[in-house]
Amino acid sequence: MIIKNPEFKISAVSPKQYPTDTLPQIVLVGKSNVGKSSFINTMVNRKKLARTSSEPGKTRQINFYNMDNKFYFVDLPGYGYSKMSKQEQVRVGNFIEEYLSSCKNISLIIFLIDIRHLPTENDKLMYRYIIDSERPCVVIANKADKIAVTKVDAVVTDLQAELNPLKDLKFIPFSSERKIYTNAVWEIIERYVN
Ligand SMILES: Nc1nc2c(ncn2[C@@H]2O[C@H](COP(=O)(O)OP(=O)(O)OP(=O)(O)O)[C@@H](O)[C@H]2O)c(=O)[nH]1
Ligand SMILES: [Mg+2]
Repeated sequence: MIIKNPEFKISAVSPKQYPTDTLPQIVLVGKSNVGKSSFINTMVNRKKLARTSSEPGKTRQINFYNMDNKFYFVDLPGYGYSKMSKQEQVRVGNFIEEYLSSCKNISLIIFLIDIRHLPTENDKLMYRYIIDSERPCVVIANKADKIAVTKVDAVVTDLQAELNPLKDLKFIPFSSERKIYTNAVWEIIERYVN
């Protein structure tokens, strides 16, 4: 799929600000700094559509990006940023949960984890939450450029064994740095937006 005109739609802090149309929503979840905003930019080949930062905690609201009126990419704030005040962490956690539990148009959850590390406790909580929500989900092992190409497949298999021993989710590598795994992700997305 080639998106010709990806557009920022709205930053929401409460459900009444979510778009009211019924376009499918493809939502990025994952810990802070894992690369959710970069993922959106990479998929549409833009540098600055979604704001990214090397400082964790960049995205603080729920940002909706309209993809040629076919679907939205929804960029959630990341969880688990330890430098955020406890109060702010709770606020972010509430945002995420409120969106995931109240939005009727979620067609796919893209769950990003870091290919270099075992899933964190927060990743495991999020995994449970997603499984219990019974929503379609694909797990993306991001920052694949940080490990040797020859090890990528084995590491992804190990991460799946750790997080999803039943192997009922799809796990794929990704790298915003290398941009070589985008086709595989588009193939999955296409199944959820038509
Ligand atoms: N090497 C490498 N760096 C990446 C990759 N994806 C993102 N980054 C870097 O990781 C940092 C965080 O990226 P963001 O896209 O802002 O992460 P985020 O998940 O949106 O973070 P929050 O908004 O804080 O939740 C930035 O410095 C990115 O350049 C990747 O695939 N490889
Ligand atoms: Mg972000």
